[in-house]
Amino acid sequence: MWVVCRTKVCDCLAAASVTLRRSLSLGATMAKSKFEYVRDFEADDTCLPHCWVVVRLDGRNFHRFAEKHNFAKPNDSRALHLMNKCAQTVMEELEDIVIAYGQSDEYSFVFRRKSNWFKRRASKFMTHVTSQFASSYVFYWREFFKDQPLLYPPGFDGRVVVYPSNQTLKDYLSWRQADCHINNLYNTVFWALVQQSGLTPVQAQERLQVDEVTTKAVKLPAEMEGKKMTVARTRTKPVPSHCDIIGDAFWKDHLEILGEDS
Ligand code: DGT
Ligand code: MG
Ligand code: MG
Repeated sequence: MWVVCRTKVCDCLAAASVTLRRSLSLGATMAKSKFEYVRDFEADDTCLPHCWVVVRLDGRNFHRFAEKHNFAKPNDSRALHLMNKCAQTVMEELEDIVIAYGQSDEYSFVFRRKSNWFKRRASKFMTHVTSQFASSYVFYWREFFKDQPLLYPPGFDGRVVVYPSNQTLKDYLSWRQADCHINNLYNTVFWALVQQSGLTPVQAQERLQVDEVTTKAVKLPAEMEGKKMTVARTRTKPVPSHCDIIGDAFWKDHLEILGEDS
């Protein structure tokens, strides 16, 4: 019995080994087929070493998406919190991100300088961040928009920008936050004129054109600065915070984000 079994095992092994040899030789033939040259059409998109890699995503046609899903004007706190949840999820899934900054329908993710994730291929950074974010947006929708069904699948575009120094990275983040302030200021005043002062949207727009210089100099009260959020990684856990990243205080308090280890 034992011998018979043993013979059968040997037969099986011999057969498997023939199959394996065949597949290996077939694999080798395929790898060296005449079609192999098509690989040369793939562009090299390796990000420059030792630079900060930033992926910025932005909602596709969110003007329409916000209208269709009854977003509050100018700032919808459900939408804001959903965006932050998605950013946190991205940071939990993709470990090499040190900080993320978001406003309106966009979010920027900064990968650590020495990240070697997917050999620093820009397309991998961009597609992984954007697809993870988009699937999280749909996955967590109901948690934030309880009575508002998701009417169609939202999309996000993505881009990669590489910054060579801490200063250029900080200037990039400051640019996004300054953009947030300017838009938020305009939108808050615009909707106050429409909703509280009874102006039509065209009248409100005309009034703001006349007063443009004045409104740009005004600072909104803290509670109205609703649409910005930073998610920074403290040790391993991403922590959301609503704070200024243009001034030095944030960076002095979080030296680890731009530190040499990053
Ligand atoms: P795009 O990015 O070229 O595909 O086009 P949009 O429409 O996404 O344009 P974008 O990204 O410049 O502007 C974002 C839009 O999203 C803007 O029209 C206002 C809307 N949005 C974002 N957050 C909110 C919100 O909290 N409330 C409302 N009512 N709208 C919002
Ligand atoms: Mg957009
Ligand atoms: Mg946008």
